[in-house]
Amino acid sequence: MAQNISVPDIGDFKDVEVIEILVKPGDKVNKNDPIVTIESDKSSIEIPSPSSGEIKDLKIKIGDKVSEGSVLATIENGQAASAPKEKPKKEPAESKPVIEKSKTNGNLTPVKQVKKIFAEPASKDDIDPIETNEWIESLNSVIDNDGASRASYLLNKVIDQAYKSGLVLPDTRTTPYINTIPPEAEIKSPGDQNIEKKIRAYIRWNAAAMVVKANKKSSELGGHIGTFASAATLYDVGMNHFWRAKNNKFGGDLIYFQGHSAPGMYARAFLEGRLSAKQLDGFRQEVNKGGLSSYPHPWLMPNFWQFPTVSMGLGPIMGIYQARFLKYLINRGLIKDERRKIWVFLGDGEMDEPESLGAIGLAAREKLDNLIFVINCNLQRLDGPVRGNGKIIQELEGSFRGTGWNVIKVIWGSYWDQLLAKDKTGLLVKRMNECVDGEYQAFKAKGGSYVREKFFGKYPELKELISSMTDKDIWKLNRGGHDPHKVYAAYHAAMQHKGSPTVILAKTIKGYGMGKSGESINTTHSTKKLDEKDLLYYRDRFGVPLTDEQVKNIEYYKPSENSEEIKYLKDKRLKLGGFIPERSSFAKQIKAPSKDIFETFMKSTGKKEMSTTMALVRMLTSLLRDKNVSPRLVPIIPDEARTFGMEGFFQKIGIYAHEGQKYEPVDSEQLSSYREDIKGQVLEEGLTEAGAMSSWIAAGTSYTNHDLEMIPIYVFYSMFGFQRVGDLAWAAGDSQARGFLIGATAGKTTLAGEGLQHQDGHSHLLSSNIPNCVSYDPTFAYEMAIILRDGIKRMHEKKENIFYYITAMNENYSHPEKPKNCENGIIKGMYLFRENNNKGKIKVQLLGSGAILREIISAAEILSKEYGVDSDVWSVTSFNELRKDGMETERWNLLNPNEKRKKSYVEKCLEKRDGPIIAASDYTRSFSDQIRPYTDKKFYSLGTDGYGRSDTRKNLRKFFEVDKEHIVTYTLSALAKEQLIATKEAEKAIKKYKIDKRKSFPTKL
Ligand SMILES: Cc1ncc(C[n+]2csc(CCOP(=O)(O)OP(=O)(O)O)c2C)c(N)n1
Ligand SMILES: [Mg+2]
Repeated sequence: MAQNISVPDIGDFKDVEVIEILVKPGDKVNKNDPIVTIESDKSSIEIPSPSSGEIKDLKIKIGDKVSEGSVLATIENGQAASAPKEKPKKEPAESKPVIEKSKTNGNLTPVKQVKKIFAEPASKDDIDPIETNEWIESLNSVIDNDGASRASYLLNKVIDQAYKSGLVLPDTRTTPYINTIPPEAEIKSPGDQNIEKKIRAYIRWNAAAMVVKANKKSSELGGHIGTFASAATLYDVGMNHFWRAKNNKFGGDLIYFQGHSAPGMYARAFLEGRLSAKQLDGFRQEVNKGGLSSYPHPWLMPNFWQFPTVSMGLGPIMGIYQARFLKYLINRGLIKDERRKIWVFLGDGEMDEPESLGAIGLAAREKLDNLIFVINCNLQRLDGPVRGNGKIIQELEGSFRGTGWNVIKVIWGSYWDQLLAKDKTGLLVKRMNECVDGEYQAFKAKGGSYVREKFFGKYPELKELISSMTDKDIWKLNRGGHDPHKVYAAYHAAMQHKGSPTVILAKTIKGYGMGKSGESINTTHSTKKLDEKDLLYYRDRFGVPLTDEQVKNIEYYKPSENSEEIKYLKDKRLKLGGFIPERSSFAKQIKAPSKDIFETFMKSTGKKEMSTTMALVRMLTSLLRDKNVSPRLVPIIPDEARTFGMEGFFQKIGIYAHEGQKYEPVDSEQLSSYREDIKGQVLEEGLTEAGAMSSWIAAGTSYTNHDLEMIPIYVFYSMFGFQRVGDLAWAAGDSQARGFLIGATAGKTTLAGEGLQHQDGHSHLLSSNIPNCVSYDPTFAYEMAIILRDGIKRMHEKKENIFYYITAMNENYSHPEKPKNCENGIIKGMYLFRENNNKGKIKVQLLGSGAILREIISAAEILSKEYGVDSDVWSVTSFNELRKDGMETERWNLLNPNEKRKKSYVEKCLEKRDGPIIAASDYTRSFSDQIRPYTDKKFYSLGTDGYGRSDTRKNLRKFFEVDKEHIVTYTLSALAKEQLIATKEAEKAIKKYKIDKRKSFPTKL
């Protein structure tokens, strides 16, 4: 029996128009297949079939208005009579993990063994040291008899009890200033330490030699030795034992190298035979082919570098969102879970950047156990200590632990183990805890006797502890980040850890091995020249087998291919699947949708009004019906879906949530209720433009990092786009990200009430500076549709390394039918929208873009009707693209003075047209001014220079002088200047439209 399909709860909307009917009688549909699309003045939404069956009758036609309960169609064999939306299937709200009655007493990461804990020395705070010792003894005895996890359990119970009794406990964000992994629990490296030490020495040498050599050529070239010198062991252990490369069997770990460590990566690639000595000689000389880029830049070395990291702070946030995107792809079933890891190497100074710590909460919340941060804590940044008066390691430990990361501190090297074991007083740890970083820096700059005096000397017991050690022995007491055993153990633990991201805080020495010329001194960061003496010292310090003569010539060192070192190094990489870093892509193209998918947008909307944002959202809905494109779309929104009318996506494709939806949403009865899903497609980022942009970059580079082409579409308030995250947009260009950035609610006068900080009059100028960014400012739905499809074709079918910035407005108006043959012009940047040729002899060229094109069209009508001025009206979809074409053409002409002059596209459009040019946009005048050089005609630009402010659109356009009345007046005035009409015509218009001549220029208001 046929049953009704009716409109479910659609919230507050009534009398909503049916704009698409997606089925016809006789069609077989599955449950949840869309039946019709309805559209309010803000958003469009598809109504799904409540059951499977065959459509019998349609009860509506396009243009009908429907409300909740209206019958849309009837269905045979349907199980549900109407469409009360089925409540989302939920995991039981309280699906608690099964708690095993484990032997670990609830300790998540059981530690094999722990060290004895020693009582703190007697102090004035301790009124009863004997009692203190008893407590400590009891704890030690539990550890000995019942193990570490039992001890932790008891302590937790005691702490709980203390809180219940109202005690104020000391801040426990940090642990003592010692290694997190005690020596007894360290997993030993299987590597041959002698060979690895030699390999590390050669890499160190070649990295330094490369920088020194470049600066012999010219000190303009610059470079850094100190950063990599401090981090060499951290990289080497990863390269020899942990980082798995991409190959045909495995997706590969992704490593974000610290920007200033780049020389070390080149030096290793040289030993691996991937770079030649000639290429090393080309360090920082890239203008001629074959040189090596200063820092990791995929744009400049597209087969080598994967991630641009040198702008401090971008690496960490991009790394976090990369790890999250990897889980997204896995959870959506688009790639296999191969337990790949994202490693991010960072400087301790870099952690000051707000972006560095800004997203660590997300990483913990989403349990990104595929993410490992390694922070090279060499205690120095560029000018001096990172925290001279404090301890950066402790500070970072507190921040990361506080957010829920697994923190592994690698502070002390193996030489300290015995001392720590021998110290029964606890004074050594106390001394370690109390010294600040400024002191630790000085200890490594000033030598063994200084350390004896200033570090151990504070307590007689400690002085005694090291009495048998020479100054040289003391000097040898190494730091954790330089000890391959400690680093190996930390990496191993990080790899095993589950349930949260890991940060390794490794203490190192900036400029390690550089001696007086750099080790641990404040100027190390910028040291790029080493004199002969320094070089000889460096060679001796690491035992590099070069003669004095070779050192003086700054020769690179590479043992023969048959040497044990090279064999070892290559064998290690072979076992780990290949070389790192290496950038490649084996992604398949995505076939662009056929033209007719956007056919409806080519027609006039008649009286129906909508914004280009709404039109775009409808286009995305259409794309979701294309089987090639649909699964690859990644809509990204930072908490503005409702502003842009995108809330229909919540139900349709779901919001990605790694734990699914554990609650019944408050609006569960409604059609567009908030639906979170582990397979959700929308990345609803919350309030983080930097995070959303990092997601967009991760998705836009998925074609290389995951060999899977994705189409990210990040929709944001245009003012909070490039202006807010410009540096990330630059990094996106460098990364060759492909995808769409949509600056919604764009322009200075379309957002009306929102005011100064919201109204954007320059985002297109910011986007215009990114070489591989293609930007458009369309006015009509058909322009948007043509641009969108072309973008998909260029980026995702033809794999061009470009990305799109398109502005979309929130002003509702009706859209005309597409004029004939304008597709090419839309893409190139301008086309003739209309000719007004019916009146007089005087003509003007009117160019309008985005929101202001409609003012231009109205002005043209007034000019024609009231003043007898004819016009050609041009829709300029991209002043930026026109400018690029103009610059290139002009350059060619200048370089080829003997050849026939080429014409820019602007010139071709306008050369045979009469009259001066008036160009207007919702952006500052410099936007349209860009094409001024490419025409001989008189050129007047109108724009929205000055701070925005809140008011109605009409008043704002009047204020910025881009409304139709100002356009008419300025046009008449320009024509008078050209002596085409009498000046009094212009004066009359000024009076007629009550234009205040004494008003200041808007930038001054
Ligand atoms: C956004 C940004 N600001 C400033 C710089 C200039 N800069 C380069 S390195 C550096 C100091 C880095 O110190 P740290 O992060 O501790 O690195 P390391 O000590 O390992 O060299 C500075 C200020 C930069 N690269 N990026
Ligand atoms: Mg540092």
